[in-house]
Amino acid sequence: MSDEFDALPAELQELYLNMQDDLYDGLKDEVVEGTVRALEEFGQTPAQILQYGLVAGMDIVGADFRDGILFVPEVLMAAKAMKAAMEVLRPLLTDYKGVEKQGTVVIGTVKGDIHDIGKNLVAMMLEGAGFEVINLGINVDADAFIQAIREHDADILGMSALLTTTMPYMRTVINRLIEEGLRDQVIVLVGGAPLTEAFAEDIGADRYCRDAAVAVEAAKALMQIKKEARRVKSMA
Ligand code: B1M
Repeated sequence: MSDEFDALPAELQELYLNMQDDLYDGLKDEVVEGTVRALEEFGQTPAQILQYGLVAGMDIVGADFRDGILFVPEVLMAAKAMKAAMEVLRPLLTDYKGVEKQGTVVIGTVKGDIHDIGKNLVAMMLEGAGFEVINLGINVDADAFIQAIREHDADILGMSALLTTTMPYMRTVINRLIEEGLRDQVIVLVGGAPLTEAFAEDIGADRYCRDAAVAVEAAKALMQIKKEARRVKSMA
């Protein structure tokens, strides 16, 4: 792994490597136990646990899935284990006490796509940063996105896609926003493993978010610009 990982105490490295193995084997209880130990015994932050334990483990699962070593049922078990561990981290990630409310985000995984681990992580971290998050779940079509944006007067739309076959649907949603006269009102953030900066630009999104931390940074920065534009407009 990385130099940062190598610098961790040997016992903690061992814990993380065991967590990765347990995730690979879909051992939910063990992954949860490892997460709790990393928090309580080693004082690790959720970001460290995600980076060195959970996401690192899921990367190995993804590589073996791609190479035909693992199949859907095993990957599903790993996903369940990861989701259970994320529930342990949820209260820490979503705790926004003392943080000023930043704005409202509608987020979902686009139509045809059922991957939701990364999107849920983004949703939790946005909540923790002070955003109100309306999480529409998976397989979300343009109508549902539009309806939720109107209902909640959303400032930001976040879309996730993990498949090369579903990422083009993001363009469909953005085109619908334009047709409905909503495009200028919402900041559009997109993310998911197959996406690129160039793709995001091509479909007319405001920002490509490589990971959850980048999504939070982008949401905060673009919200500041939006608030400033509103302020200037109200003064004119
Ligand atoms: Co799927 N799957 N899968 N899968 N799966 C991938 C995506 C794949 C890359 C695996 C591979 O071949 N290596 C491959 C896609 C190939 C491609 O299109 N290029 C693939 C495939 C092919 C499939 C099926 C078609 C398999 C089949 O049925 N034959 C099928 C599709 C089902 C469907 O959606 N219609 C399928 C099914 C599944 C499971 C159900 C078994 C399971 C999903 C369970 C679940 O999510 N509840 C699953 C999983 C787990 C994966 C891998 C292994 C892991 C994904 C994951 O959770 N990563 C994945 C391999 C991989 O990505 N390396 C794979 C961890 C997560 C934290 O990262 O989601 O990237 P990620 O999110 C990051 C960033 O991308 C970003 O921030 C997140 C956090 O840092 N981000 C956003 C994500 N969304 C964002 C939204 C934002 C901002 C940032 O909005 C503002």
